[in-house]
Amino acid sequence: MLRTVALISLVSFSGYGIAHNHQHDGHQHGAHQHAQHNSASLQVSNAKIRAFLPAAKSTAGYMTINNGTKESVTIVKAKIEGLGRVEIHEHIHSNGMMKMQPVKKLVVPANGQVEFKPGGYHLMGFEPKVKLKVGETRKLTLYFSNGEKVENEIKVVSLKDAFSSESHHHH
Ligand SMILES: [Cu+2]
Repeated sequence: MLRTVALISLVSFSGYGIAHNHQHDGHQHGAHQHAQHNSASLQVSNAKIRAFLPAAKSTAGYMTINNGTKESVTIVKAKIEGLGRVEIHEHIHSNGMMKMQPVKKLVVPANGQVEFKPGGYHLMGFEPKVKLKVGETRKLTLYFSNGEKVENEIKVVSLKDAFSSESHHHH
């Protein structure tokens, strides 16, 4: 605990140092630093993707996205290392049937969150170039309409591991 506190104060101290220098040397780096600060406030947590079942052409992934900024952001694309294609899907009710369809743009509201979960939004992975192995992590990249991207780790899990109440029928 003490060690954590010490580390945080060290980091913020050096941050002050940088800001101080900028005030004196007159360079305009403020906007760049601000952009970095914003992307740090977009957080992906609990990202998981199921390993492909035998003969399956697709698999589903879930995560929670927190937007701690004062502006809404729009996700336009997702990528997972080693997969040829990743889509964002939602479930809709149509004639008493549950169907899923691709989402081109997904808005995460200001100071809000979007949860990807069974029966709701999910990532759909296709075309594995490198087989997904349970227990490993891959790089997940989310692309936003403002040009920002957020990289995160996504964990490969087994069907029975994580989603016992899952009733998700794929393609
Ligand atoms: Cu789907």
